[in-house]
Amino acid sequence: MEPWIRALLILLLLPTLAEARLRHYNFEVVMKNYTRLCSTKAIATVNGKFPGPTLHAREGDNVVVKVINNINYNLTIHWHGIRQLRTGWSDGPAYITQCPIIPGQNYLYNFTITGQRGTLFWHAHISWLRATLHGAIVILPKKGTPYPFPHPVNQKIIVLGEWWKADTEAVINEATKSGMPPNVSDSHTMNGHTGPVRNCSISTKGTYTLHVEQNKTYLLRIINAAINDELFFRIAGHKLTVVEVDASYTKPFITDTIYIAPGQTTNALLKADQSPERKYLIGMSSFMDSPVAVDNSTNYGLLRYKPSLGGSPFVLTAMPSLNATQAQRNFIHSLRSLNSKKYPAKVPLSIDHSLFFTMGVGVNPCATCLNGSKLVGNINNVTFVMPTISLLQAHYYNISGVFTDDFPGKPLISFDYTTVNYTGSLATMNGTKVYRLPFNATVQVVLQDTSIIAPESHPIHLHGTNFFVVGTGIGNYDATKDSINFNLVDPVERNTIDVPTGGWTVIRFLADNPGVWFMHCHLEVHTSWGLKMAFLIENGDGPNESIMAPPKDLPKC
Ligand SMILES: *[C@@H]1O[C@H](CO)[C@@H](O)[C@H](O)[C@H]1NC(C)=O
Ligand SMILES: *[C@@H]1O[C@H](CO)[C@@H](O)[C@H](O)[C@H]1NC(C)=O
Ligand SMILES: *[C@@H]1O[C@H](CO)[C@@H](O)[C@H](O)[C@H]1NC(C)=O
Ligand SMILES: *[C@@H]1O[C@H](CO)[C@@H](O)[C@H](O)[C@H]1NC(C)=O
Ligand SMILES: *[C@@H]1O[C@H](CO)[C@@H](O)[C@H](O)[C@H]1NC(C)=O
Ligand SMILES: *[C@@H]1O[C@H](CO)[C@@H](O)[C@H](O)[C@H]1NC(C)=O
Ligand SMILES: *[C@@H]1O[C@H](CO)[C@@H](O)[C@H](O)[C@H]1NC(C)=O
Ligand SMILES: *[C@@H]1O[C@H](CO)[C@@H](O)[C@H](O)[C@H]1NC(C)=O
Ligand SMILES: *[C@@H]1O[C@H](CO)[C@@H](O)[C@H](O)[C@H]1NC(C)=O
Ligand SMILES: *[C@@H]1O[C@H](CO)[C@@H](O)[C@H](O)[C@H]1NC(C)=O
Ligand SMILES: *[C@@H]1O[C@H](CO)[C@@H](O)[C@H](O)[C@H]1NC(C)=O
Ligand SMILES: *[C@@H]1O[C@H](CO)[C@@H](O)[C@H](O)[C@H]1NC(C)=O
Ligand SMILES: [Cu+2]
Repeated sequence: MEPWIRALLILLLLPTLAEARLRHYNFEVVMKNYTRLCSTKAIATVNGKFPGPTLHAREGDNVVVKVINNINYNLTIHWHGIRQLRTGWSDGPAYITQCPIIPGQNYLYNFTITGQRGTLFWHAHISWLRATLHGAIVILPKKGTPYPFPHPVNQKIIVLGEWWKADTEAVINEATKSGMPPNVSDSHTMNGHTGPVRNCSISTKGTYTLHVEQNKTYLLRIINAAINDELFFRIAGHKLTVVEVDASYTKPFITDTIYIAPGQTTNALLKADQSPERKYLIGMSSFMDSPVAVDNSTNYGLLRYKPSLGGSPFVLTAMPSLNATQAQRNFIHSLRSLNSKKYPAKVPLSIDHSLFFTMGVGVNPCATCLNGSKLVGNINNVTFVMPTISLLQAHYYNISGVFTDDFPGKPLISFDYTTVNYTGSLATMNGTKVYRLPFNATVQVVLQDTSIIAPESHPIHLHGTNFFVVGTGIGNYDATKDSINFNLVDPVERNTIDVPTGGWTVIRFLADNPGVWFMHCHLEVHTSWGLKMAFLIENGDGPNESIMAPPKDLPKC
């Protein structure tokens, strides 16, 4: 072979042979005016964008993001669903793994993407700033590794969210003061679009449009970045094939309705197999099967074929009703891990720590609140009290007095959790409690909704590890009867799962990531109320089984 040909070949092959890459991003957080629903307000953005920029990487890459806080709020960013193996310092939840980046300061998030590929997202993890501070994370498989489904010609990111005309920080502050539920949003958003507004004299962003070419297949990367709304998503006249959730491959299944909770991501193939002479509505609307106020508006986008034909008629779609429990359950029950040779479902089969967590809402006295009381969230009747320095720092540096490790592994009193006739006290306990796990312990957690105040669906998110969803049902969990029906073969693997309204969900995970990992409801209203706790996973004895040393620029409290 001619030397120059060999040199050329090596050059061409280099990218394929190259190991992990370094991906460097600058996220400058700044206020910017945006006009939606015919009114203008300044919102917190990354680099002036809403939704924020997409972070692209490949499995195995080292990602380094310099976050520059140029707004007047304390800030942290969470890389939602990224496992952060031994790099808890880069996870992001304020006062759990780091102190906030105060105005004028920077922090370098530095993590490696290990064993994950698919769609995730990043978002602010302090107060309600994530309302506008969020964006997609797209992780491609390693070079030369194909998708386990037909290769799509193109991908489209669809970020679903909520828009308030008011300042969202004012919304949560008002609710915290009054002890009452916060105002609901004024509209849903699809990639930042709220839909057209009639008679608005100022320029406002209209309808989101998805352009496709006939007979081509697209990979939709759908993200629910909403603050409080669990959502249904549909495209008129088209079926969707779900292939991945929360950056874990699933057995493909065909559906006309996607159910997606805040914190969840879903990849689905869309085949543009309909007539190009029509345009098709894309709908998003809330799911809420409990008497709780929610943004009940429907936002529509448009699917249009290229070349587009003028005057083409609309194909409409009716969204599931607000309380369409069956549509939600059908979707959740259809999800299965791909569980192939290359991507096996490593479900823990024997359990070291068997836990039972109830979750719900209660009422505590509050002298300064509107009715002398306030709504609080809780897990096992403990309302989480935020510390003033991060739990991870307290753990790493052995600082006492920040947290206790006596989080109850089961409710202190057992009762009929889903009865509508609960007559006990509505009060909760307060505490900054963690549940301590030895390195590599296998854990099962029964997540049980309670009907105290009202039964409600809670999308529970765990940081630092994925879990397998081995079972779910309505009513009180019955260990004897319900464990028989567990799926220990190909249960879906994810980072966020719903505890159904008046029901239960059982998850299992391996505690192989040392650190302090937040677990909370991803409805921000419930997190704000204290429906949260943390697992402390101890270091192992092996060489790569300890938390890394904290970075030098870790923000101080
Ligand atoms: C938003 O617009 C208002 C009114 O024009 C202006 O006073 C304000 O400085 C703008 N804010 C930002 C962040 O650009
Ligand atoms: C990121 O962390 C790794 C592992 O600790 C370290 O080797 C690397 O230098 C860090 N990168 C930057 C830009 O600080
Ligand atoms: C919440 O809604 C109430 C009733 O519509 C309104 O009076 C109040 O100003 C709203 N709060 C905020 C922060 O927008
Ligand atoms: C829009 O404005 C026109 C003319 O001012 C008025 O007739 C119509 O009722 C308005 N429509 C809405 C939805 O406000
Ligand atoms: C798409 O496929 C249909 C059915 O096979 C065919 O009639 C049509 O011409 C194709 N469209 C394009 C743009 O290739
Ligand atoms: C939507 O909610 C509003 C109150 O926020 C209520 O007035 C309206 O009736 C609701 N609409 C539907 C269809 O439930
Ligand atoms: C859902 O809501 C509708 C309208 O509010 C009501 O008529 C219906 O009974 C509800 N369905 C269920 C299953 O609760
Ligand atoms: C709740 O109380 C009502 C009225 O006292 C009664 O009819 C109903 O059977 C009770 N339900 C349960 C689940 O105990
Ligand atoms: C929760 O704790 C409070 C305060 O100790 C107590 O009054 C209440 O009965 C407990 N509730 C439950 C359901 O355990
Ligand atoms: C929990 O804190 C609230 C104030 O936020 C207080 O009113 C309540 O008495 C506390 N509960 C217990 C059991 O200490
Ligand atoms: C951790 O657990 C996994 C699965 O149970 C096992 O394969 C591995 O050897 C364990 N590692 C250590 C260090 O105990
Ligand atoms: C911002 O964070 C700093 C450091 O933790 C803290 O001292 C300060 O009180 C925070 N400010 C607000 C408004 O929460
Ligand atoms: Cu919740």
